[in-house]
Amino acid sequence: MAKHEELPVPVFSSLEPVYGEGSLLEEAELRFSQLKSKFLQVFGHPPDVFARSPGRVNLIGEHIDYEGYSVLPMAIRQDTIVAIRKHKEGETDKLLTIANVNDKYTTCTYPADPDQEIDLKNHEWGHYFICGYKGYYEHAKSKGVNVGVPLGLDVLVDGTVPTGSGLSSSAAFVCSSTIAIMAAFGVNFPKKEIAQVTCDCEQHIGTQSGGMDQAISVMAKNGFAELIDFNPIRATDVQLPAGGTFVIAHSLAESQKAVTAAINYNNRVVECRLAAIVLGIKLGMKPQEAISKVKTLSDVEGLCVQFAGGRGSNDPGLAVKEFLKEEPYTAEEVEKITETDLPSILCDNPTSLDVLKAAKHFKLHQRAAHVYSEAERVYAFKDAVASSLSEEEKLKKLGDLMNESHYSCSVFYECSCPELEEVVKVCRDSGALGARLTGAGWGGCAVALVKESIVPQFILDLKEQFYQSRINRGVINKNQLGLYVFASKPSSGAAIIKL
Ligand code: NG1
Ligand code: MG
Repeated sequence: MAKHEELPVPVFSSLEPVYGEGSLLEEAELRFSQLKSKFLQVFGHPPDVFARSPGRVNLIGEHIDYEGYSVLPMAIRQDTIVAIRKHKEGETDKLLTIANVNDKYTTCTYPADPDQEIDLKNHEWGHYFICGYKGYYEHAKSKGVNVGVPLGLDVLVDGTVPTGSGLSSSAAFVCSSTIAIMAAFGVNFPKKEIAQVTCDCEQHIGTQSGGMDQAISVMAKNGFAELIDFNPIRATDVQLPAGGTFVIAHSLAESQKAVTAAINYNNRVVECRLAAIVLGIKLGMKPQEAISKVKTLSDVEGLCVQFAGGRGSNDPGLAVKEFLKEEPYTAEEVEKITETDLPSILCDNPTSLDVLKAAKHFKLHQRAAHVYSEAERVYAFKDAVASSLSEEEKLKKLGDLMNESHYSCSVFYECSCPELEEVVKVCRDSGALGARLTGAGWGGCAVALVKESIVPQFILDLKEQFYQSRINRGVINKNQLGLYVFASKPSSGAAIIKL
């Protein structure tokens, strides 16, 4: 049997295989029928096909996907649905018209040109669709698909993944867009290829992101979390212990990753790259060799482990302690070690140069310490799930690992914020076995592991201790609470739907 990731995106002619039965299905039926009528109303034609792709919650393994390390997310039920119609040859209007069911997002139009550049200085929500559009063409051409002349596309989007919340609304949108375009053009590819294409093409938005979000959105399986490996992308089912539930709680601080990339997300990618190069040099590589060969901390893990071996250990973190000082590095200090100026080292990506302009210094020790220890925790999490420990002991171990992950994100990676710290603390005080920020951080959601039996009380406690004061202050409306705090089961991945 072909491996799950070798299979193409499934095509369904009804909604049950995607949404199961019950209230979720009823909700989905309503959404799809409203989407269809709105499409007809806006464009004067029905859509050809729909694609949906879910958001995700990362259980453990934060800010390590772009360093080449495995992560462990699960898909959530919230998703993005893209309804699409390809213009017929002869229709004169060669435009991509991207509308949204939510009036907050005004309609965007772009030329039907796969080579267009995205204007990074003026962020627009429609840019995520263009990422998928460019990704589709790049991949289709590389696979020898005859893509023909570009045609106009009518597109209507309906997303339920809260934005700026660390639940990957962006990847849900990029993946559903890419898959909808594929379906409109009548092609399909193996899921692992789509995961790679969507990971690469989302970078057109200006973040040097890893591939976790797209991989889980495309490859998720109902009922399982997935261990995602990179280079090449692969997904392994992880059956979570019964008796534990993951509760997602929004900190109500919005993280605008695409806008703050130069000081937050891309800054960390650059710091990791510099940390890896410096480690490579300290461990014996010639500066020029390190600069050209070393891109990520996983590239020098072997050297670090070899060093640790001399001290009877296999922990790459020992090399970090030995060779990277705790005080932040200035640009000049790194340039002295690498014998090269930083813009030349980082010239392969213009967004890295934006990082250099904004950065005062580089915390190489802290970032590398986080990455190596977080990578270990992912395997410890997976091993605990598969171990012969009792359910009770397993849940405790997973909770501990989540708490350690949060500490490392907060103290070493500095991607938390006061609101996230508060919601994580409230989760723990309300009986969570473990709680941590999830996704990129700097706002967005926390995820807590909670015993199934106490979930309703846990959510009530959170409401009282975290959300009530914010409802009183008008930050959120009390009827919307369910959007900000909810229990989540692992749901299914991307699908093409022809109704
Ligand atoms: P968010 O901000 O939650 O979409 C981002 C990256 C991931 C990963 C996490 C941190 C994108 C699309 N996703 O997730 O690849 O690096 O941060 O673990 O940028
Ligand atoms: Mg995102």
